[in-house]
Amino acid sequence: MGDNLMQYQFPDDFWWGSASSAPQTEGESLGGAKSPTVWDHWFALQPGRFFQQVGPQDTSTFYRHWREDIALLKQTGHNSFRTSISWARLIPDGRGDANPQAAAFYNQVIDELLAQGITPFINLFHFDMPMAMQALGGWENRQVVDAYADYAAVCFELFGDRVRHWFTFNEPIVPVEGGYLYDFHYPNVVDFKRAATVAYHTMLAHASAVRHFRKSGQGGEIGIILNLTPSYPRSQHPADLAAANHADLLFNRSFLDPALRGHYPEELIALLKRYGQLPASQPGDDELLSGGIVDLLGINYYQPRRVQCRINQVNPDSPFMPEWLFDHYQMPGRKMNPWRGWEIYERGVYDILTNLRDNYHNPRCYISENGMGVEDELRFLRNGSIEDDYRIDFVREHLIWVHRALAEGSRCLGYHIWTFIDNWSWTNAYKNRYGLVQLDLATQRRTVKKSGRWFADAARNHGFDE
Ligand code: BGP
Repeated sequence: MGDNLMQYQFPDDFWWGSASSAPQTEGESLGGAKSPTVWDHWFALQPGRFFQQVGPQDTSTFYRHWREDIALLKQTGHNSFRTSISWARLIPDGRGDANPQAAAFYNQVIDELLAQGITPFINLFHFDMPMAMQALGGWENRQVVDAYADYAAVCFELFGDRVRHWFTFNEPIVPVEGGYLYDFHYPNVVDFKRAATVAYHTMLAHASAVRHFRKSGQGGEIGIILNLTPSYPRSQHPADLAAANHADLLFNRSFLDPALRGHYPEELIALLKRYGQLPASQPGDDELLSGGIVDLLGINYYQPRRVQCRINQVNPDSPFMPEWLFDHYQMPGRKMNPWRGWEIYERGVYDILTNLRDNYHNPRCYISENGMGVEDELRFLRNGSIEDDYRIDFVREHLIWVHRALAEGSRCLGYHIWTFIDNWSWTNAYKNRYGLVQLDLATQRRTVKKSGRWFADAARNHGFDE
């Protein structure tokens, strides 16, 4: 730390960086380099579901541009960077040996990151189920849980001598909600019981990978990345409080409790039983889950959840959905990201960190995603570079709340913005851009945005002034 302390000074070893993922950046999707995932499959079936019909092949092609991109990570001040390994690339059939060409690619990336002084954080699954595994039923089939655990073991074996920070899943609830409840991911099922089974099996897969990791004796730590959405009740009326508690149980604690306590909340189990939605378990599951407590929790935070009690009666003959238990509401005067349609509530990050401190034994954690998506961002282009002051404000305001949580004892170890370079984003494709670096998709030209320069300064100084 220099003599000149910043107004918001973070610890010297704080992690500054960004997060990204294989399916959103690598490209070189098919044609022998990688087998199809659910995304390739769904895009081929229904291109109209994707913004401007832009599919998962149209990326920043990290597979070819990795060296240039790592140089840009360096330029934008990163001391750490998260990406994921593509299961469908490393083990094209989902089970069996690693493809040497794919292993060589990930080895090069890891080695180059380390050579540039950037700590690699490696995630094993970012919504990209190999189609070979989905054809077996995806997470509904326990054979896929075993196959995933084997894939994880292959990764630890191949890369564990250099990777010190592993994650089993990114936002495991999103494929559950998207694929099995609200129809925004493949396989477009709407069925709570199946969703609950997928969620449960995902946590068994997580715990199996953790078990392999600990058995392997590799050094380092293993965690999971959860998108946490603090649930704020509309009022202190008991009915609103109960609604917020239900939303919290279903959307936060369903993953947070097994990850940090090694078991599900009794209240959640009772709730699912009451509505006949409890997934089937097998002997040995509880023991497996209890071994899955993480060393490190990644927290993705974008927006809070505003909740009130249900106003209208539900039809008891309709299939059970979470909305039986609560309604959302729009808080008057809330601050919005006008482009992405998400509320901006910076204090939410502090509430998450202090909740973890007070109710979960203050775990080692870090902010693994936080960022601002902007539609049609090219209109903020000035002299060839995007002047994204709104993004700088967004990051700064969130970091100020992180700083306060740290001062009050949180063990938050770092902050990763979503994301490094504008990337392909699921059904939204390039509708909202999030990067510190702007991507011209046609020419593949990269240009650092104003936020990238701001971030580099903050990272190098380990802080910033107001
Ligand atoms: C998170 C995902 C990322 C990224 C981000 C932005 O949920 O982990 O992969 O997509 O959200 O969301 P979106 O692109 O939908 O605006």
